[in-house]
Amino acid sequence: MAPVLLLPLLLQLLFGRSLAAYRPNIVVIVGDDLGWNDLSFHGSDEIPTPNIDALAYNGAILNQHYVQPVCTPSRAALLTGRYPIHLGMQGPPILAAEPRALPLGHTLLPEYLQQLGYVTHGIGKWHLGYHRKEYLPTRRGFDTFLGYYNGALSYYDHILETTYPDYGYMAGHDMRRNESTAWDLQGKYATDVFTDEANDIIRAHDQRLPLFMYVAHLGVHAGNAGKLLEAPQEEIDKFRHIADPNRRTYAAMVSKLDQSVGSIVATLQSRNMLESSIILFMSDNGAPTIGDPYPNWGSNAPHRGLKDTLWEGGVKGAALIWSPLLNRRPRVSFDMIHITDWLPTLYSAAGGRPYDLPPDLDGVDQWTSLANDLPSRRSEILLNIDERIKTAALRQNNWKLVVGSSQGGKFDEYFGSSGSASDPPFNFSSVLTSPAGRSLTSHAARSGWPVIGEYAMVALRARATVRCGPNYVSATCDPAASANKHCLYDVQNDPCERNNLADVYPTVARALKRTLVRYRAGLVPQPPALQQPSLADPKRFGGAWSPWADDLQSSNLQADSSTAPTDGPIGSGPSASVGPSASAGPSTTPSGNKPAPATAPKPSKPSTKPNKATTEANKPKSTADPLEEAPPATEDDKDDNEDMILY
Ligand SMILES: *[C@@H]1O[C@H](CO)[C@@H](O)[C@H](O)[C@H]1NC(C)=O
Ligand SMILES: *[C@@H]1O[C@H](CO)[C@@H](O)[C@H](O)[C@H]1NC(C)=O
Ligand SMILES: [Ca+2]
Repeated sequence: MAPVLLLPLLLQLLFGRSLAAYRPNIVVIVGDDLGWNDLSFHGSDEIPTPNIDALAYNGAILNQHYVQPVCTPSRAALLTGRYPIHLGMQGPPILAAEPRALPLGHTLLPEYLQQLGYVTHGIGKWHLGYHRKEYLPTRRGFDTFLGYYNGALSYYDHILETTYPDYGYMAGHDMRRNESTAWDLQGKYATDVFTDEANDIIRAHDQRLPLFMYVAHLGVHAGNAGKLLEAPQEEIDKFRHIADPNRRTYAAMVSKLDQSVGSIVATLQSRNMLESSIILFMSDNGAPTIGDPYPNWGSNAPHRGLKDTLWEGGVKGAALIWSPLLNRRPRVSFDMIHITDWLPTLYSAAGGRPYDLPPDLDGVDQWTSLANDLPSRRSEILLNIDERIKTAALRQNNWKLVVGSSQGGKFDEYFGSSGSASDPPFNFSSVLTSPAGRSLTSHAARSGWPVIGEYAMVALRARATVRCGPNYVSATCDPAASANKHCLYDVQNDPCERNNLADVYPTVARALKRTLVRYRAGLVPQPPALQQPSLADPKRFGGAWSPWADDLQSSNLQADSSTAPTDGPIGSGPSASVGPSASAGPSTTPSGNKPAPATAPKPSKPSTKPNKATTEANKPKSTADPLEEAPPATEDDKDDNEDMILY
């Protein structure tokens, strides 16, 4: 018996360590609705974030990092490597009683990493659907999960409240360990809940195996009406220089998030795991400075727009990456990266072979570029197309085209604090003495990297601070005026989107529009909006938001709530009684084999990679303005003949 039993052990002893050595630990930390200007490395003194800054100043600050305008699509893009238009998820976030989820049939980032031998942990926000158990994070690549299924909750009681016009008020608890409700955590500040879990996981981690930890914080999303913003009072008291009480509480929430990052870095260091780690930090979308129902008083200054818009304030998400595997650091990177790039990039960093990934991913493997400071492999990013509200935006080289406007244009202006003269001047030594700063300094000293001092930090901060540039076009652009009205910006030189150049460079505008029309052809339409409050009501599940549609025939998704009453904890058995995966609306693409390629409808042929044809279209090769004159008949011009109508 001995040899048989010993063989795996022997193999692990022989190869386990070397495996872990070249498969780095990967820690992805996501702040929710965190504004650009709310991280002090971007130049504002108002809210010091010394721990996040320490990572930034020792790693690569990613100042051209694009995300989706709201939570669910951003997370779908992160975990699938696909543009939300290819998932039918380009629209609003998933509501609590909505039978909609990230379609099955896509292999998610944690599943790919599991294939490479990673232990995977999901912490915090899911927000990719839970009406059936097959959509839960524990069934989609996470070995363990501690967190919540919906988009937000109150920070201490972990309750999500919602009101449906035809049904009324509902409230439920939303915090789970794996698939069981974690009532015992009630009363504990959510940011601390997730920080403690992350630290426990690191402390208990078997270092022979590589670790993937996705820490999707609630901070700094707003909670429920009446207590939108919550933070410990002693934290709030540190921000007396901020006059607005809401902004002051928000600052304390950001500070708690910063401390969480510091604590996680310090715990990694305490187990000597930094040496083989990649730490990625990002915001999932711009801050909703104002608006309903979840304003948080965050700031995307000096950018235009906010969460749920396609302006830079909504989609240029604060981000940074730190790792000893980055050969050129510290630095501020202005290379274009999209949130879909992380799946192939981290897979590649983990030693996965890029050709094992589906060839039609929208994400691009940026690992070599990131590690060696080579140019981005992207010159184009589809920022979104929402066929319902008729908005779209595309980034191509230095250009950005914005079509249509969300919310009737009321978020098309400039919002949020730029800091003020009464803020205490930023204290760079607080970066060095923060838990993250101390850990990174001691790590650098031991591994021969230079320790980043104050002068270097001042220079990096200046480089990472966005300056608006001149405002030289007097005519403003109102993309809300009509669905196909567009505005064109040179965001490289005009990051604040003040100078609409659509009339100055009509050929460029047309080329970008043509690319959008191509993407539009491959769009998977959003499923019809469906809500089932009477079925999803937490009252039916012992007071917790829980999967409610497992026992329903898919044709009965709107069945009377008196059929199928379930109660008690959510079953944690290996397999839920999943009905025939016919159609719970759009969200049920049959799952098929685990590593199977995506089964969602494929776009006919939008360009998803740096696009030669359209890039060339930017060059002044054509003398005639295609708006004025019918262009010669080429492939590209078929779109022109369809008159470039997006909707
Ligand atoms: C969650 O599930 C994993 C894998 O089955 C298990 O190892 C872990 O103990 C579970 N955690 C809890 C708190 O039940
Ligand atoms: C700056 O931060 C350091 C370390 O936290 C602290 O000792 C020092 O008092 C601070 N300086 C000022 C002027 O607040
Ligand atoms: Ca968000």
